[in-house]
Amino acid sequence: MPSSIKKQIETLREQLRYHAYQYYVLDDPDIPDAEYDRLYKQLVALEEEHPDLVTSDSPTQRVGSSPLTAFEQIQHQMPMLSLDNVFNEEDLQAFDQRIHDRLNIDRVDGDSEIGYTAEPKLDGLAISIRYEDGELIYAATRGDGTTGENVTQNIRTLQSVPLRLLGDDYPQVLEVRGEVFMPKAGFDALNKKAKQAGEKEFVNPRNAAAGSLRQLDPAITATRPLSLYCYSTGIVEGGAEGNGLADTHYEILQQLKGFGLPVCSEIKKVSGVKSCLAYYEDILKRRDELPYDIDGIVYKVNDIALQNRLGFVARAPRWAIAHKFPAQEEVSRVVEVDFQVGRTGAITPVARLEPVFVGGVTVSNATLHNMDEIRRKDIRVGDQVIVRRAGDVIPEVVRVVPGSRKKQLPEIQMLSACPVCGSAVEQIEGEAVARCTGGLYCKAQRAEAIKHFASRKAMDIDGLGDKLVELLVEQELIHDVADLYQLTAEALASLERMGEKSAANLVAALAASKRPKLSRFIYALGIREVGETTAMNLANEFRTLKAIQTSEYESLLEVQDIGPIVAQHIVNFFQQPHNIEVIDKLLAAGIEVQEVEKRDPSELENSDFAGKTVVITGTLPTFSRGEAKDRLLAAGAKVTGSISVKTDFLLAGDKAGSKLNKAEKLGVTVIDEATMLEMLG
Ligand code: 5U1
Repeated sequence: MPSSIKKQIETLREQLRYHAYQYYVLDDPDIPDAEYDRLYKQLVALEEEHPDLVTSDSPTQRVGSSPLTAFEQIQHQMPMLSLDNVFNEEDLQAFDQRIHDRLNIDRVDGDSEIGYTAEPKLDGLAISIRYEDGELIYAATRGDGTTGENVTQNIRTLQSVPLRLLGDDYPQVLEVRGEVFMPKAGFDALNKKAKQAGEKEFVNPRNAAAGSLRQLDPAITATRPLSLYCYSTGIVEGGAEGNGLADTHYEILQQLKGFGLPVCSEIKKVSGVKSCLAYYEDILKRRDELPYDIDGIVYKVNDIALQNRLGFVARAPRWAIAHKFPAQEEVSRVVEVDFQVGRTGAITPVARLEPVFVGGVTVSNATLHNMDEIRRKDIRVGDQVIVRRAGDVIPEVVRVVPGSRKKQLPEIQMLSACPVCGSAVEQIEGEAVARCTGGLYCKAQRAEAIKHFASRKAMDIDGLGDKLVELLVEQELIHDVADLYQLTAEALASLERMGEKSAANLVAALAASKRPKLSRFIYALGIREVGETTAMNLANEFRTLKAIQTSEYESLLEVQDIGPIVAQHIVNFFQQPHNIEVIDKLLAAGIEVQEVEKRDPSELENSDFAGKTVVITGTLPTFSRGEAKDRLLAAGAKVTGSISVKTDFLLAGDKAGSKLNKAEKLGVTVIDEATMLEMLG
């Protein structure tokens, strides 16, 4: 066999390893996927022609073996440790103090000087992977820390795990430890597929990762979107000078990355407790934006010599600690189910819960979304349930705790009459949501409509909070949004807990809101499915309130982003006599809607943003995101919330996070505020 074939095969393998490294580890691919596929196919073809040249570390050999009947046990040569936890600053200070005490180091001015690394604590499964002479030999789960399960065949299917290390300066034996996890996007896609196929969905990314890794058939694991981040080493032998690894944890992680192993890019060096806490706060704030689930931060003493002096207690090192985030899921019990009526009459079932501390606050109400969801999750009053509160998202009941229902409980039924006004409840076929048919006769809908009218992105009436609106409606001081402008300081001051000053301030705020932009006014009216963007498009297209009010279905369809359903909602809204009455009352009360100046159509055509899709992320230096959005919409752009191949520009400010990464990956043009202003002219 010509040695040139062997050489060609080896070159292809090296190219594929390099490109996989650029893609999976550095997140910086330098060839298109199609080119990678072409190289891969070329290698497959050559290996098929020359089966004797196939080696187990070839990129084509990820799914090699047939299904197992059981996992073998593997004894860890060096135990896999776990971590002690802290939940607050006080306990973190105590951890840091213990380190000072053990190392005989004084705190300077009561503050810590210890150098730590701070890293996200991924919510997955711990794994140990052994390389010998750069080749992946085996991978084992943590198990009880001493003995784990041999999951080599499954770990080999993870594209981010190198079958052969890069370069040639790695130690002869290198065990790396890390976390196998399922990124959120992969988890969502996997569950979507399971749902479509009528299969059982995974409860969360952690369970999905565990279930995927513990498959006896590696071909199944290969279809699951699993990733790995390495966070430490186990046994290390041979290599240049000592074991060839650096003398700080941070640098060792950089070395691992250099060997082709994936390491989380959020890992930072910090000094002392204060910077640990600043890191914790920063990541906690960005937790929901990160592409993977995390449940806290791990701090590790950075200096390996100090780590060695500190040693271990039981199964946990003295030199590391996990600072846990408030749990996002907790167990509670459904005490009752109530039904809330929204602005558009939508009736939402809400679970009243035994109070539970979750996501950093005490939660006693959680949405059940709609009856379909209740049936799907089979939730009943009396059930023990998992409650989830992630970030600022409304708490929800995720599922019933399996096996917790000890006796038969009746199914929850939708009401036949609105709980607020008694009007009939209707459920249109094909819609998940049931609605009160009372319209503005219904006090709940009225209150919600008024809250929306007063909200920041609508008329922005300062001092008119939700509770006050409910009180005003309840006491029948107002019946519709126009009545707001008839309120006097005296009438307001007579309300419970309303001082004279607040009353006067509210009257002033109402007066100040009397010259709204057309788009804000349209948005404030609360027409179904007319959000800020649609309102802005309507304003730009029709320019006057009268023109929008009298617009016809067909001409509405011509407006950007308006389809048949929204067009019909708009027509219906302006056909209701009571809506026209309220608008007339508002105008009579002195509301002066600012019309949109007539623009030269070529002006929009010439705009760099006309017809372009823009996403905004991060904190901009001078504009709020809302202001930037208004400007972009006015220039003819469409502003959306998530990055896709259809996005033309990402307007990125400080702390741009995952959207910036995604934009860069998809080749979306990233601009800053200054560039936006330049482009707006
Ligand atoms: N990021 C990170 N997660 N994690 C988990 N580092 C880390 N270190 C761990 C564990 C169990 O253990 C160390 C003691 C190596």
